[in-house]
Amino acid sequence: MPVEVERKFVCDSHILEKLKDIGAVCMGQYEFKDQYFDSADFTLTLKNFWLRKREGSWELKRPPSSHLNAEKRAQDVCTNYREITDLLQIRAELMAIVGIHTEHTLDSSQTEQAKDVHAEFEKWLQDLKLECFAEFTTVRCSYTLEDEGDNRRVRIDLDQADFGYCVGEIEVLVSEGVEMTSALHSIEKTAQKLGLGGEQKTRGKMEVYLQKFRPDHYAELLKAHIL
Ligand code: V4E
Repeated sequence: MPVEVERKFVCDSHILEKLKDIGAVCMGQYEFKDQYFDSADFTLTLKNFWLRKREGSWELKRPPSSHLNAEKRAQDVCTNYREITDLLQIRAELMAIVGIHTEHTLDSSQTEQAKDVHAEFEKWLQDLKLECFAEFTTVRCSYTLEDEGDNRRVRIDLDQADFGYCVGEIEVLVSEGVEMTSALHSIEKTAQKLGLGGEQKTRGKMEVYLQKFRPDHYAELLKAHIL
């Protein structure tokens, strides 16, 4: 299961020049729409679970270990989340989090057809009464940088969200439980090369979106130390 380790940063007007100077290679620009889902009482996000549909594909981001640790990490400059894209796995995670203990299997006659599994998953979500609480479009410029010392690629994304917020991300994908220290090292080295200060956590798109459009939800997440 891949774990995304990332650090967000504020993009200043010299960021493109800096990326060129450190040898980052532009992989292109693309646009995507994200929709995030939760129950009316924020069951998922208050546990730091983020269920997203991006251009038709579902993903659940969840903290790698206990909720206690996740709360602590939410205050750190770097964050790490498990990324789950398998629909059956997402469903199992959601069942555990909302406390459904009954066995509900997908109709086996439909499992052969990926699109039917997809449709049934979405129907199952509707039954769970999960609603879209955030929807926005991002224009992303992606860069890649070779970290020869740690023998891996670091990805740098520059995001411009349609509600007027720009943020950069330095990101490394690792396997759960291993490589975490070296991933943090690669991110730290890249941040230093880009001349970023080490101390302050930068707000993500979601934090800014919720504060602007969903102040009640935002307040609950702040109170629970999720944001
Ligand atoms: C994990 C999370 C959220 C889901 C969105 O995650 P994020 O990486 O910010 O979005 P994006 O568009 O860059 O996704 P990608 O393309 O990398 O898959 S929304 C809030 N969180 C929690 C969170 C947090 N507490 N603190 C920080 C700095 N980031 C995220």
